[in-house]
Amino acid sequence: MKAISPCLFAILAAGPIPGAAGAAAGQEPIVANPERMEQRILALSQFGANPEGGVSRVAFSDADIAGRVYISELMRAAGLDVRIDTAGNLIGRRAGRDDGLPPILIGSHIDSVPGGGNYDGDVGVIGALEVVELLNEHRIETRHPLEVVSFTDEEGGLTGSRAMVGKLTDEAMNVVPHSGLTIRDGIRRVGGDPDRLDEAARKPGDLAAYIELHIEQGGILYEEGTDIGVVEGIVGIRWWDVVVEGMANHAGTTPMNRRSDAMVTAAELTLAVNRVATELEGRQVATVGRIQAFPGAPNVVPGKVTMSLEIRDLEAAKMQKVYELIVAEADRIAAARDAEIRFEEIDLAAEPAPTDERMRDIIAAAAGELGLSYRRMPSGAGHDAQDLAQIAPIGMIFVPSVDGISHSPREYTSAEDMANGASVLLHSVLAVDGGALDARGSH
Ligand code: HGY
Ligand code: MN
Ligand code: MN
Repeated sequence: MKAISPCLFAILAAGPIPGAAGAAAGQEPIVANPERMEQRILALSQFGANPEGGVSRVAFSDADIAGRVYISELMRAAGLDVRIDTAGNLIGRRAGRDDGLPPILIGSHIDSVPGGGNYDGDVGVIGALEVVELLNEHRIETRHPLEVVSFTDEEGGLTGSRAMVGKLTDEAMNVVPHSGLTIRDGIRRVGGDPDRLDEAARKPGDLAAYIELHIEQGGILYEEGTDIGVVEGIVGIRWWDVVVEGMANHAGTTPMNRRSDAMVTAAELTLAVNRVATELEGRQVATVGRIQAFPGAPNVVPGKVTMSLEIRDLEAAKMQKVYELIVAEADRIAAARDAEIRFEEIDLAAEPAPTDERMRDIIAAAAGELGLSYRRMPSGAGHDAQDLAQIAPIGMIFVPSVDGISHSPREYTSAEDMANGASVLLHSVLAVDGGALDARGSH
């Protein structure tokens, strides 16, 4: 933290913030408690701890359920009214002075990828709880109700946020994410009800805003020494199951020139995916992250391979172009290798989503007034916020990831950086509560 301006509230809210009287001009702004946040992150990291120091807390697992219990206890201890919606989202509500107003939603997720770290998503949930603790400690009553959310199964395809915008389809619920359960069974396992999913859906106007604090997961802030990222937009994500069919045969008796080895075809396709995404101008990315050969024995030429394909970009048209170029490469490779390659898109695509421009200004102003350095930037990672953008103004606050490492046990963000992010989140919430979105013109 650098110099602190005393006039944060007046500037942010374009007028006095109802309920924030305790922080009137002349007093230092309220800031988050780094020790409390770090202690909670460490406590959460015990659920699903892996030997490498991170967590494997995939959604719907026992570890996920234990982590959710821990978060719900923190919510209750902070005086929140806790419930699980029918999509399994864990929600804690703090009443506002005018309970007829739509709530301001803050939070993120606590599920992880297999072999994940202790900060992705977790910082947003612990940061949202920190906002509640600070409001309680300073006896600040907001005008709007405030809801803290820990979304269901973010890493398996933005499941909880997709349901919250009413777009989680029946077909998508049959997908089996990292846990090995279908999303449908997983939702049931964490206390939701997939048969009444519509009750979890909210409409445009139901939320005043959604603001998510998250680690950057890339190295820009860390390398520059910048405290805060003001997210301008979140990439779209599309996933496919790719099936490569060759011909299984004896690995000892089939001469090299008489094989249709599905693994070799898949390897060539993997290289082509990488080449297509690299050679096009722009920041698009494409990844084969999972591959399996069948029947999967050392002495059998693989007859079939299944693999994943993921494509991301800030523009939907660019993602489509990358896909079409990859399919053209696949057709060429399949013909040359006497194989067949099929692409089956998974019904879990996430749209690219710009953040709300007014929210960017609000977050930047909060960071500036707290004496924190900031920069505007895109997000290459997917977030629940991109679904929420369909029904509410969204904002995202990034804090630095050491060495830009994420989806790894080596993921790390310092206590001070987490607290900086939570402080910016608090003051962004207060600004929205004070009417800053209205003051800044329409969406
Ligand atoms: O995969 C993602 O981008 C995110 O971390 N869920
Ligand atoms: Mn992630
Ligand atoms: Mn995340």
